[in-house]
Amino acid sequence: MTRTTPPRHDATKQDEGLPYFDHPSGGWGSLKGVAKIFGDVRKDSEAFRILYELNKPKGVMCSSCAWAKPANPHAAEFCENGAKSVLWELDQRRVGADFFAEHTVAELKTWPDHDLEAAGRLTEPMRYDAANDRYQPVGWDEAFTAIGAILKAMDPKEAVFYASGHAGLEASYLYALFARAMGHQNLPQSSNMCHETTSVNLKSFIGTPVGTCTLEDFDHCDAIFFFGQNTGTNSPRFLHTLKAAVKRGCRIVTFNPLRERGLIEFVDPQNLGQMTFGKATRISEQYYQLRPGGDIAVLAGMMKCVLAAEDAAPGSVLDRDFIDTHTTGFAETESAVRAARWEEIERHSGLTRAMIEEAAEVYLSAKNVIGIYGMGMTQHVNGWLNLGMYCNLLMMRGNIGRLGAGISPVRGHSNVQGQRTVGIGEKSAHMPAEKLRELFGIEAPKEDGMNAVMAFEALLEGRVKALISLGGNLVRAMPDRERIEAAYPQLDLSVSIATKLNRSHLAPGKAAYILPCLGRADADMQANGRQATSMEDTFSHIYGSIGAATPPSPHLRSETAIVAGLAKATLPANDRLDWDGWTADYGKVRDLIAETFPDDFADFNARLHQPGGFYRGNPARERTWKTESGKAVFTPPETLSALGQAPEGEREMTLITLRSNDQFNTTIYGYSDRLRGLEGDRMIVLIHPQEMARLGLVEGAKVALSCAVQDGVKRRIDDLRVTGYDLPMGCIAGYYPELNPLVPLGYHEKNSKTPAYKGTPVIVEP
Ligand SMILES: Nc1nc2c(c(=O)[nH]1)N[C@H]1C(S)=C(S)[C@@H](COP(=O)(O)OP(=O)(O)OC[C@H]3O[C@@H](n4cnc5c(=O)[nH]c(N)nc54)[C@H](O)[C@@H]3O)O[C@H]1N2
Ligand SMILES: Nc1nc2c(c(=O)[nH]1)N[C@H]1C(S)=C(S)[C@@H](COP(=O)(O)OP(=O)(O)OC[C@H]3O[C@@H](n4cnc5c(=O)[nH]c(N)nc54)[C@H](O)[C@@H]3O)O[C@H]1N2
Ligand SMILES: [Mo]
Repeated sequence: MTRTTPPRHDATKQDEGLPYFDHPSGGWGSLKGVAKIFGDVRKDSEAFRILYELNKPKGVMCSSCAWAKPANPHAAEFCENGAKSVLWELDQRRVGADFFAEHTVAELKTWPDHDLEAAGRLTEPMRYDAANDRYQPVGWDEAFTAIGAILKAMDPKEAVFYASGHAGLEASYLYALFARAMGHQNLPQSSNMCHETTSVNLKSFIGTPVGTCTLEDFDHCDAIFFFGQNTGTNSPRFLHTLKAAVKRGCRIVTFNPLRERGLIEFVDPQNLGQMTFGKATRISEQYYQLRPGGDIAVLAGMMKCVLAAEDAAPGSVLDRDFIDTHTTGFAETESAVRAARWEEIERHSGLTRAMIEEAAEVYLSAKNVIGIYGMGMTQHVNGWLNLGMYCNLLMMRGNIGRLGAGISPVRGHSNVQGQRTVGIGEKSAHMPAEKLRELFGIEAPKEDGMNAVMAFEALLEGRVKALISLGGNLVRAMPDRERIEAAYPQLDLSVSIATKLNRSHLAPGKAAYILPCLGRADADMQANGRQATSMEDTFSHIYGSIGAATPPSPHLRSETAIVAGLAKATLPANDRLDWDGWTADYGKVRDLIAETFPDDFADFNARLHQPGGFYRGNPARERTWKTESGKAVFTPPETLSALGQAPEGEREMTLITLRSNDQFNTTIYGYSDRLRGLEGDRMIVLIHPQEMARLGLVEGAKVALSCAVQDGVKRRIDDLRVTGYDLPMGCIAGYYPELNPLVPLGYHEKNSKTPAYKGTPVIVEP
C-alpha cells in the first residue's frame, strides 16, 4: 500500500510538554514483568513446563484473554499477562482452615484486593459462621446437601447463577442445564458488563452476536482500525499479528483518548534482533486522541468522507452491489450522515475535520479493512450506535463477509464467548427448549431470566434470595459497589466457586459457602482418568486444554464436578441427568453439547485437539444475515455522542475507568502500570495538565470525585491523587475496580444494559 496523500500532521506524535511514557510495549519491560511474578508466586520446573506448553495443542489454554491459539505457535506462545495469569493460579501459597481461623471476615475486609488474592490458593470448602465471623471448614457432601436444601425450598426465579467467562465449556453447559432444570434462566455472565453490547446489537445489525473475522483475515487486510481496544495491555499476543501485518504494508489507525503504548510501538520480546538493538515496530500510522463517547461523531465524519469521494467519482467508491443485495436502510443512513454538521462532529469527537479526513483516506485507500473494537465502544450508553456506525462504515465498501475484512470485537475472558455458545444466558434462545425436552425430558422456563444489571437491581430490591458464582468477583466488578456490597448479606444463600479469595467472599449471605476449585492449569483427574476441558476464542475457534500441574490440595474439585454436585443435590432424580457419569468423563458432556448445538459442535470430541482449534463458523462471514429482515442493517445516527449524559458546568468531566497491565479485571497482581508509565498507586485520577490548572489543582493534589447522575443516590470517593496525563479535555481517567462505586447500576448501554464504565459524568472537587 502507498499513501495517496502526504500526512497533514503527524498524529502519532504527542504534543510537547505533556507527561507521558515513551517506551514501546513488549521488550525487556515485559520480560521483567514475567520475572517479577515468578519471584512473587513460584519458580520451579513445573511452572516452566506449563508455560512452555501454554496455548499449544494438548497444552493448557491461557487463562488470561480470549486471543487465538495459532496452529503454528511460537516457541513461547504466551505474553507477559498470560504468564502472570497462569503463575498467579499456580501460586504456592495456601488459604485453608488455618488461614480462616486466624482472620475474621471483618479483619479481611480491611485488606487490599491484591493481598486477598496474594494470600494464595483456596484449599478446602468453607462455610461462613456468623457467630464468630469466620469461615470454617465443611465437607463437600455436607455443603452440597445444605446448599441443595436451600435451593429446593425457594422459588427458582429467586436464584441467580452467575458465570465469569472462565470455566470451560463442559462445566458451563452443565451450569446452564442445571439452572433451566431447576426452573430459571437467571444466568448473568461477565459479558453482561463487557461485550453484551456486541451480543445484542451486532446480532440486530448483521445477525451474529460475535465478530466475523478469523486469524486468517489478518494476512489479507490492507487496513486495520482500532476503536477503544488496548492491545498492549489486554491481548498482547495480538501485537505479533499486528507486527506481521505492518511488515506486509497494512495501515493501522487508532482512535483512543489515551496514547496506549502497544498501539504505538512494539518491541517483540521473542525477536533477538529487536531485543538487542531496541528496535521497535511502529504499529499505528495515525493515532487520534478522541474524546470519550466521540466515536459516533468520528464514524459519521469518516462516512461523510466516503460519500464525498463517491460524489467526486460516482460508481467507484461505494460497493453498490453489496449495498443493494445485502443491506437495508442505506438511503436513510446516507441522508442522516450528509445532514450531520462538521462543527458538531468536531465538538463531540474533540478532533478536527482534517484529522478525520486523513483517517478516512486510509479507509478509502484499502480494499480490505478490519474494524477492531473493545470496551471503549461497548461501555457507553449509546454503545449500540457506536457499533451501528462501525458496521455502516465497513458495509459502505462491502467490508463484511469477505476475506481480509470484517468487524472484530476483541473478547475478554478466555472462554467468555464459549460460555454463551453453550447456553449461559438469560434467554430461552440461548439453549434450545426442544433439545432439553428431547435429551433430558426437561421443560425449560418460558420467560426470560435476568442479566447482570437486572439481577443486581432485583438484589437491591430484595427479590433475589440466592446467588451462585462460577468464578468472578461481582462486588468489585459491578457498578455501584457500595450498594451492592451492602445488599449481599440479605441473601439467604451465597455460594462462590473460586480459586482465590476475593472481596465478594467477604460479604457473606445468611448461609455462605466458598467452594474451592481446580484451576485450568491443574491436572483434573476423574474416575475415567485425566480430563480435558475446552474453550472458545474471540474468533469462534474451539480448543481443548489439558491441565498438568499438581493441584494445590487433594481436596479440590473441578468446576465440572462442583456444578454436578450442586445440581445433583438440588434437582429431583431423573435417570437422564447422569451427573456422576458426566463428572467421570467430560467427553460425555461434549457429546451432549454436540447434540444440543449440532451446527457448532459436530464431532466435538474428535476435533478437540485440532491445532489452531476448530471453527464453528459465522453466518455473516458467509454473507448470510440472520437478522429480522434477512439483510444486514444500516443504522442512521440519531445522535453524535455515545455519552448518556454529557458533562456540564466547570467541574464536571467524563470519567473513563481503565485496566493496567498489572491486573486481570479485579485481580490486582501489582501496582505497576508500566505501559502508561504509572507506578505504585491505583487511587489516582489522570487529567490533562491544562485541565488541572483550570481547576486550580497541582500534581499530587487530593481530590474527591462524585457522580453527576442524579438518581437520588450519593456516590463519592475521597482522597484520590491527581496526576497530569496526556488526555483530551473534558475527561479524566482512573482505575477499575477502585472507581466502581461512582458508576450507577442504572447507567448502562440502552439495549443490552452493559454498564457505561467509560462514560460516567463526575464532579471533581478539591
Ligand atoms: N492484562 C489484562 N488483560 C485483559 C484484562 C485485564 O484486566 N488485564 N481483561 C480482559 C477482559 S474481561 C476484557 S473485556 C478485555 C478488555 O480489553 P479492552 O477492550 O482493551 O478494554 P479496556 O482496557 O477497559 O479499555 C480499552 C480502551 O478504551 C479506551 N477508551 C475509553 N473510552 C473510550 C471511548 O469513548 N472511545 C474510544 N475509542 N476509546 C475509549 C481506553 O483508553 C482503553 O485504552 O481485556 C481482557 N484482557
Ligand atoms: N469500572 C469498570 N468495571 C468493569 C469493567 C471496566 O472496564 N470498568 N470491565 C468489566 C468487564 S469487561 C468484566 S469481564 C467484569 C469482570 O468481572 P468478573 O469476571 O466477575 O471478575 P474477575 O476479576 O475476572 O474474577 C476474579 C475472580 O475469579 C476467580 N477465579 C480466577 N480463576 C478462576 C477459575 O479458574 N475458576 C473459578 N471458578 N474462579 C476463578 C478468583 O476467585 C478471582 O478472584 O468486570 C467489569 N467491570
Ligand atoms: Mo470483559
